[in-house]
Amino acid sequence: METTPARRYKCAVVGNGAIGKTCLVKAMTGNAAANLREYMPTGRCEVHTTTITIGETQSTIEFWDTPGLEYEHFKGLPNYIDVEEELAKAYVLADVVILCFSIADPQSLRDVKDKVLLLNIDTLKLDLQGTVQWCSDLQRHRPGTPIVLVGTKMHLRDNPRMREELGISQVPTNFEEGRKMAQDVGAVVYLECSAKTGEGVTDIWDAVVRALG
Ligand SMILES: Nc1nc2c(ncn2[C@@H]2O[C@H](COP(=O)(O)OP(=O)(O)OP(=O)(O)O)[C@@H](O)[C@H]2O)c(=O)[nH]1
Ligand SMILES: [Mg+2]
Repeated sequence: METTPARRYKCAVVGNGAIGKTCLVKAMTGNAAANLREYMPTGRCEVHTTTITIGETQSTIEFWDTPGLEYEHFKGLPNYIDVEEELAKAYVLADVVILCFSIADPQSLRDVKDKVLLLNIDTLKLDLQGTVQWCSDLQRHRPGTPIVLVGTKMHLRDNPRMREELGISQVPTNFEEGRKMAQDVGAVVYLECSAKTGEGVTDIWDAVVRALG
């Protein structure tokens, strides 16, 4: 019987800061205990590698966990990180993108469109030294990278303390708003999860496998 050779896939995980990207990646790669730690913003892209079964073939998948915080105001300081450049590294040659927002942070849903804009500008290319160059033709090479839109921290939706923190002018994102955003940005699916309880994490795996298959 003919067997398909194993492949190496790349999955970029992007979205605003502090919305739970790193916790989700850790939950997906079997390191859920790490979710109990204090918040530590991700600096540069972190790559977590694990195996994935597509059909009958076991392949490798790299999750590119990106920084979400805007470091604009640190420009010029030694630890300055150009977030757009880090995102560009993650996007380049991504086979699938997990685009996250937090259900408990309505602004992070609004910002989803900016991240998609950056993905779709598709003007990113790494030169031989690995630094990012902006060029105009990546879209032609990698059109339509599938996006899985994920609302994180779903268990906080009905949490009274969180609702208090949001104040009266804001409410947590509901399922329909997430689904509508998925439609607006051309995502293949909208899913919700909680890295804390583990709810929904398997469905994200399944969606990633379907997007790659
Ligand atoms: N209650 C709750 N907290 C969560 C959940 N997922 C993540 N957190 C918390 O949210 C904070 C931010 O989580 P991270 O995964 O580090 O967020 P991030 O999006 O990777 O942030 P950056 O690296 O700065 O972009 C941490 O304190 C986590 O413990 C969740 O499902 N529920
Ligand atoms: Mg992080």
